[in-house]
Amino acid sequence: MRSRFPNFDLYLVTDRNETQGRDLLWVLQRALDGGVRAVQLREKDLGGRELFVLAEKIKTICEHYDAGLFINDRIDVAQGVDADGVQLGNASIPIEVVRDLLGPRKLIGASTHSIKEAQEAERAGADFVLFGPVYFTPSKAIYGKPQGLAHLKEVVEIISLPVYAIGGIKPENIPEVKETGIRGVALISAILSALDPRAAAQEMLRLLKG
Ligand code: TZP
Repeated sequence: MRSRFPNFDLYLVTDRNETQGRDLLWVLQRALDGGVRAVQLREKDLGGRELFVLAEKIKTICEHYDAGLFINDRIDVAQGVDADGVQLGNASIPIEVVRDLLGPRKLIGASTHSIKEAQEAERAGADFVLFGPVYFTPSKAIYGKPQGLAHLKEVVEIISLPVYAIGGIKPENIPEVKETGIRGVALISAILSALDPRAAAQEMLRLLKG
């Protein structure tokens, strides 16, 4: 039986190129002020040292807000800063191996882009999955073909893990995304690029609860 459950509806993923030129830590603090309680550090172009230094700073900020911190892909960095978990993709070290490395208390999120990948992540012992991209966003073509709401709903129905929708999530599409039965949403630009990241987070949480 799984004993680890994510306790958040809104999962904020970082990309320091999406902050409209503002300092990432400043934007994150505003988002946490607005109620965000889970952050995934995802700065794929940073080397180990730089990522670790940034992760330490974000860990301190997250602790202040009692928010969870997840590190994308880098298990070593997650261990180094004692993060709450990791977010793995299909090019990451296998989930089973990461579970052995991190032990039973850390959360493992799997980023999935098809129903098959979501099922595999469940079998391998992930604690939750991100599924997407749900919507098409021109700047996000690198994340692959949009999966759409029908596929999202299928994943929610087929696997028993909590599912988070990702990719093009904006306030206006929360109602239809919620109808699929998702546990929550993961997003970058709707908060990091917002003029007022605090207000954007508050609005997103209000819509998710409503
Ligand atoms: N994985 C699938 S889509 C995506 C990732 C990391 C990007 C999500 O960014 P945004 O700005 O919330 O659409």
